[in-house]
Amino acid sequence: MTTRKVKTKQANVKVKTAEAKREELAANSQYRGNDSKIDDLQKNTEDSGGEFLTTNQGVRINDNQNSLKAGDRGPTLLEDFILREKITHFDHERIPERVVHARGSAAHGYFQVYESMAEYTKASFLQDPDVKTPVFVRFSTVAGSRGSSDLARDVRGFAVKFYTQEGNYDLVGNNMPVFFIQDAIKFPDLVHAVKPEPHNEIPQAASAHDTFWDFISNMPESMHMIMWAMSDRAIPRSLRMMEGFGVHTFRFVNQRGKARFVKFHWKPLLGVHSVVWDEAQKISGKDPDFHRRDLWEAIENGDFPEWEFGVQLVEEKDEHKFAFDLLDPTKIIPEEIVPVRRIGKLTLNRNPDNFFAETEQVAFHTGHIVPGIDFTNDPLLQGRLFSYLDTQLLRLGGPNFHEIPINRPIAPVHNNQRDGFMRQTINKGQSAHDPNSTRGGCPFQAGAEMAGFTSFAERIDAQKIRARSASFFDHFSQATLFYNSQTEPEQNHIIRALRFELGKVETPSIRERMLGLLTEVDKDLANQVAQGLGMSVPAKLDKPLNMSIPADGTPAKFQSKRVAQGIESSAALSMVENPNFPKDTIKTRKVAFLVADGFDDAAVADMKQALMTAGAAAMTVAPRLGVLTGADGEECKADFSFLTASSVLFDAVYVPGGDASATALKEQSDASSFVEEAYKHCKAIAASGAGVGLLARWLGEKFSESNTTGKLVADEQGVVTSRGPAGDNFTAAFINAIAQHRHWERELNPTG
Ligand code: HDE
Repeated sequence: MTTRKVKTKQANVKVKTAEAKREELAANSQYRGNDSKIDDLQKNTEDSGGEFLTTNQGVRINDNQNSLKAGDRGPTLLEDFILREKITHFDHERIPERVVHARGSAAHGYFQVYESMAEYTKASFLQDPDVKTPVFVRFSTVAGSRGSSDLARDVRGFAVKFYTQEGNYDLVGNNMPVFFIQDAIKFPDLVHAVKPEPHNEIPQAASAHDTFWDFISNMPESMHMIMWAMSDRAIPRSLRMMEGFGVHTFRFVNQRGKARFVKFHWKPLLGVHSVVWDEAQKISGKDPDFHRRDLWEAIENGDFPEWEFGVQLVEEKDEHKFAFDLLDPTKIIPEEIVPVRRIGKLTLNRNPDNFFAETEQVAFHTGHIVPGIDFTNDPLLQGRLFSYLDTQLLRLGGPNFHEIPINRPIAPVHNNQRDGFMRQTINKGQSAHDPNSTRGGCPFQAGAEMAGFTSFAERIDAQKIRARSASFFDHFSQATLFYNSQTEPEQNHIIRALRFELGKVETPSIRERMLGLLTEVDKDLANQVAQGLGMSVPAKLDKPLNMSIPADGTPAKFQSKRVAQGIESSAALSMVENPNFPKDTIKTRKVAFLVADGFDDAAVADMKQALMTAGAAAMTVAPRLGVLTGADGEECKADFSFLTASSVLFDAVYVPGGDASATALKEQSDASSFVEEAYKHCKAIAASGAGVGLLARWLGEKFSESNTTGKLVADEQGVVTSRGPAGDNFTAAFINAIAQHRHWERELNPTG
């Protein structure tokens, strides 16, 4: 028997400060910022360009067309290892989709802090403005399956994995700042309710059905979130144009161990914009990958999406000074009460190479935190801390999912965890235990000053009970605040959304219960919804339902209590009124030019130039594909035909002049419905020369007279016309109309 050398000497490790460690890491080329994760992924990328086809064992394949048979018509032979390997791999290609957030799209990028946040947190990626921390960001819908439509009315996931120098930090947020439930124990119920109904698996990616509203109508705590989910926030124009929120209150902890509460925000630099529900439903048919394509194309075109990272900071001593509980995930801290401080920027600049390897296999976990960030006792967050690790074990097949390239930290990993399915790391050495003397005590625990993670030492003095704090019982005040903060068109959209959703509910008592709850939010809202349903609002709220009452609890103790929020409305909650949402850019907006042979060459060229200079994309839509010739002989390629394009896929539409073009389009019902639909969806519309006559014909009464009789260039509720040559005033007016996003004043029958 051979004997092994046993090392018994304790290694002599110099104690490094966190600062020194960071400097060392920064000096190491592996950590030079944005590229470090890309370099890391390179180790696992494969490119078949110029290579021979091989088996998984590297044996070159001579015939990939025919299996091995006994004679050319004979049975296939079991011996065919090439066939068996190929088919077997194919048979095993699928993994379970995420139980929620299955439909998603992701991109790589980087994060940079504007100035050191050392006063508030020791998190390494929030110290140095020169450091670019690589990130991978996945956006998602919640309810639908992997192949469902992007435009479902739903919450959007906004999950960010920061590959920091001190380990991975995952901020697994949503595009809405609150949630449906207050306690994790209700999550399976919520998800079972919103998913397709279990007996017939209908409907896909939609909350408009009985089980969802049955659950909601029994859960008054969901009412604030319902206001968000029924608002246009649930149907974003683009993943690049939505806010993100950490939802829970977290903690920042600085080097001295001082903690503060923190809420996280992502503010998109393109502003916050949505589509309308009719449009969303049509996009779901015309291009169910609308958001995925939009994100992909923006990045491919170099229009890198950007968000500023915002924090709302609250001193520990102020924990109880609010009208709501900071631990309650159904509440926001209104930005007017605690302003959002923008502390850094996220840029997405690279599409994944492989959807499955990266977007599908990325594993987010709320428990992936780094020194300087810590949890609070929010009971929803506490449950998530269990769920995310648990779900990855099943979805990705075992405990080594952190070794999958997209999940692998750029910070080194050393521990005594071993083995398991698909283990990649070849751990050297005799022993895998701690404490040990056999490896000189390695790997060592790291002191706090060496960036070792220490939990915030929160003082707890409590009984072990199943209960909900009475400070969580105000279920309606912030729902009302949200509703009150919306402009009239935004309120109308909420009313219409509720009419749609409850209109799809078949059980009358569910609708009735919902009307009861809506009355608590706003009487007029409830009445308007009831009117659309052909019902009347119940005289009084059904008994307070499921106020988280244990079986032997006393209902009287569990009444919803309204607490004045300190403000009546918050502009930050409205997409239209928020002063911080930019409305002066048309970057990346898509404008359709409706043209046929004989179009006005100069007008098309000028408008294209003006739009492109402003960062928008101009695309021609014509009766047929191929090359079109303008009145002056300019040639232009039709980007789409009326069959391959649709108004709902564009932000605005322009009908240039050119007599022959106008004549050709005049009788095209596809062209008129294109414009009518753009009008209905309140988008900017422009026409010049003979195009003005077309608009007048197509829009009929809706077409304002001043567009034909007023000034040369007229802008009537976002319908911009120029009867003369299309000059600078005209292009500028159109650009401004597009930048407003929508012209809600035009909505015909807003609550109909
Ligand atoms: Fe999640 N959630 N969640 N969630 N969640 C998942 O994890 C869960 C909640 C969020 O792009 C799952 O890997 C519980 C709030 C996003 O991969 C699962 C509770 C917020 C994503 C899970 C919540 C989120 C998930 C499914 C209540 C916003 C997609 C697959 C206690 C702050 C991440 C997976 C991605 C995904 C559990 C509530 C955001 C099952 C138990 C609140 C963005 O673990």
